[in-house]
Amino acid sequence: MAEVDSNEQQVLEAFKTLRLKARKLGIKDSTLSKVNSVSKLKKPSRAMFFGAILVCALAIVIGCGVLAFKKEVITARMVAHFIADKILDFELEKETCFFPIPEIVLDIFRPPVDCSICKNVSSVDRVRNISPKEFLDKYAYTARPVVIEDGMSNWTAHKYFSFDFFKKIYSPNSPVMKSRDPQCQFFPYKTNFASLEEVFQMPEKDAKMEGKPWYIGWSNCDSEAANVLRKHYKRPYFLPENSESSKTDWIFMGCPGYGAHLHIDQVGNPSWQAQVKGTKKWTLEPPPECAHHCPPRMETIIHPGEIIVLDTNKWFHQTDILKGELSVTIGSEYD
Ligand SMILES: O=C(O)CCC(=O)C(=O)O
Ligand SMILES: [Fe+2]
Repeated sequence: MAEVDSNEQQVLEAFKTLRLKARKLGIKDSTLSKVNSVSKLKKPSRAMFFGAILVCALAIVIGCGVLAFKKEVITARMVAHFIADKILDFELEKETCFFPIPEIVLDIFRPPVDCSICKNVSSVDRVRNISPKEFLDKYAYTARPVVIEDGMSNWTAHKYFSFDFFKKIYSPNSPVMKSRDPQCQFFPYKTNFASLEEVFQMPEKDAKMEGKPWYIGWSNCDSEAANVLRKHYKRPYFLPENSESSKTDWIFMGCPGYGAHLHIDQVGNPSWQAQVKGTKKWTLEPPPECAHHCPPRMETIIHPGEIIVLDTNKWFHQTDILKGELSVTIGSEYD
């Protein structure tokens, strides 16, 4: 028995070291979990489930105790973040979890936002012809939202990107079609589509905005399709020279009257989104902990050719497609 325990201990230690090494190399848990032997390890048993509940309950008691001892005003978010950070050693905002976590839980566990993001902010700035240096000083990592009006100059995306274009660039066995891979996310919003494959099978009149309205988004995890897409857009000219853009682009597409509900993300980095076609209204709200430092709500309308840069981890955001063309955007995170 003792030998079994020590073997188990060795395996656990080895796994911990492997996970730390993988993290240092930038390999996410989601990638690691695809290794066969790891996916066998992660199957939770009933004992693990109840064990996890017990650990969480204990963590809550200890977390509340420590915060009360430090005489801090306790909010649910503070307790949750304290537990995640100090007790469970779990950087939730940087994790891609083995199991999907509901949005409301993610919101409770997110770290409180530093409200200096609102210093001298009363509306969304609009600039053009901005140098990477000025962008770096003022916007790149300050979470001050900005629209770059000439952000897409020299791109050809507006001539090509459309429902039919996207439908053509993905082969039927492309990983984006089924979105089983965590890198291939699909957002159906208010539609009943289960995958991008189903989106591309919608009736022609819906695709032409003559039938039922729809709005969806997906992350492009198909490298062959990425090569085709990138012929028609470039890394935005204003991004700081040594910042790296994520390899995965995000595409959002859909009809006027639709959009994304008010939410806050946990993706770690700020992002840019280029309005290739159509017009989109963005509504930004500060997180509740910054209500006294920030304007209660800001709106900005993004027209074709413009790029919005936003730290979606710090601002609640909602989008609404305005009357006119089908909205098509492409965007990415940068660090
Ligand atoms: O473009 C949209 O409708 C939503 C985009 C969004 O939520 C994001 O980029 O984080
Ligand atoms: Fe978002």
